[in-house]
Amino acid sequence: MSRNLGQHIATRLVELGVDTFFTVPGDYNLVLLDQLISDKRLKMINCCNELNAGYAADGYARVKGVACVVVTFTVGGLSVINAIAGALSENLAVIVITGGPNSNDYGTNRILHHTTGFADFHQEARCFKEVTCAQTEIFNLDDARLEVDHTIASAVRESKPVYLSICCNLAHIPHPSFSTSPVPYAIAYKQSNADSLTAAVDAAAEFLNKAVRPVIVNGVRIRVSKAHQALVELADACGYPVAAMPNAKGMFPEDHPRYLGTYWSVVSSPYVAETVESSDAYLVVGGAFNDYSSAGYTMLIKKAKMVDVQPHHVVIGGHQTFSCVIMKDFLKGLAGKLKQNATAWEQFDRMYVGLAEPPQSAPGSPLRTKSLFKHVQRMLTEDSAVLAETGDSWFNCQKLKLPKGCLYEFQMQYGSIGWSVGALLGYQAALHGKKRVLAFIGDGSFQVTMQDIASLMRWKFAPILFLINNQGYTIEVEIHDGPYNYIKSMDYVALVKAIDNGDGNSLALRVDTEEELEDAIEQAHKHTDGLVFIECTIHRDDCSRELLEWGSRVSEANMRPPNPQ
Ligand code: TPP
Repeated sequence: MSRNLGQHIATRLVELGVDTFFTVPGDYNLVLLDQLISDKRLKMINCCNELNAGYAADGYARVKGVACVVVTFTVGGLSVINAIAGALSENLAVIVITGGPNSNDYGTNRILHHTTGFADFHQEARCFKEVTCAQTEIFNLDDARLEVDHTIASAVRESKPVYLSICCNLAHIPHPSFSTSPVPYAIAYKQSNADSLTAAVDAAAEFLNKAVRPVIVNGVRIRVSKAHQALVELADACGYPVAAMPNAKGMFPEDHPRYLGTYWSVVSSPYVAETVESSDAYLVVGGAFNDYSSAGYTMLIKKAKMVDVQPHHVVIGGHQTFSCVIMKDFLKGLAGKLKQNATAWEQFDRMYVGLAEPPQSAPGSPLRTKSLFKHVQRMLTEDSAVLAETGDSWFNCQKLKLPKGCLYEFQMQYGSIGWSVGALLGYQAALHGKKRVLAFIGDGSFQVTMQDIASLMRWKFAPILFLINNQGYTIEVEIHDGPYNYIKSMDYVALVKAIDNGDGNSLALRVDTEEELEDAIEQAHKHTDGLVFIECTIHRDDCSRELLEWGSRVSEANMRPPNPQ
């Protein structure tokens, strides 16, 4: 019996390890959804809006490597696009499927609903061109199999989002091309050029073996290269200490004996900037430098001292470039060539003095951010995961010391507020209860996407969501203040209870003091079968030292005067 296009897509998703997809239904995608859910290996999670469905796919892809979000033509497509831009910025393979017009409407001058009112049905695809690495519109079934396979393979191979539009009258029609094969679809991955690889490894070894105090700096692009383990093995082999750039937090084990902490210019962990910047050679693996990760371009890093290892090429000393070199192959090759050198670690260890925990606050005194994160640190175990929303949570969570196995995610390149609510949903769906997720979100960000805590409740996920209510956009206050940084206050606990509506099995608490926080955390530990929401009321100007420092530097960078003409 012939299978249909919808069934074929479902099979491909399952083959890639996808067991859940996210959606907002619309009349253009309903028939496709019928086909997807008829495959019992796929679970559908429908969200309150497309932005959150896209963020959920982002969160899911961070765990599973690939995710899928299904939306409807144009109204859905353009609504999900901001989340997909975020996925692009984080190199996440998110497959966006939109239900498109009836195939007979292409080439006519009909005006369709949910469009901008022009007989141009490619507008949505053009919009996605900017945020996906492949776009395919399926108008006929004869070529559909090859086109679908090619598009999905592009997402996996490039680790980037792709766009697939399926005409609304095609997904359910049997066609012989969709017969299953006993062999799953094979994806051709990139390979290193053997000569380039050898030359790059030899040149890097020569460069680094001459150095007195070499260090390793771990960057975010290690994710797209899947080179986490290769980096650990290299660090073990050479004895160099390892610092993580802020956007790579959680990608290198923080319990490693020579882990330094975060390298983030002036807001680095104690003694880390000094160690990295005074080194005579740094091996930067997967580094992505921007104005935020460099704290307003204030890093004292010189290309002449750097071995810059990118996913597909290596640059040594700022001038020797080796292309067609895959990061993982390079790290493995280098591990066999570097001389042991723990000098930088020994120097760090001699001068290092750890930070003291803040003392217990006086009874009844207002809750401080520093006290909150003291307790959060104590909550973390190997069974935890942390999601940090854009805002002061970036800085407070960055300072957490992650126990072995504790996962960590945030969206630093794109920094779209509200990301963490949807991402939390997708992250939970992918983790299958393996970790207790602690999410940290400011009140400003929460107001963007909060309705999808309904989906967290509906699908019975049990994260602990800390709402940091500092009555406004504090991160922006520290960059540039004005009346626009004040927001409407809300009764967030009442809101969560209203969304729960008696069947969400959630626990919602507000805490104003350290003792109340301790009590709430105790309750959260016991309430393991539903969402725990803890609103922490924090003074408007109570923020991390790092945000103050970073904010003034980013402000300085933003306000550079125009060059004279
Ligand atoms: N719109 C989007 C979609 N993303 C953004 N990053 C911004 C606007 C600009 N922005 C950056 S942070 C921020 C805004 C509006 C405020 C965050 O406030 P909140 O979540 O309360 O965190 P806090 O800074 O108070 O910790």
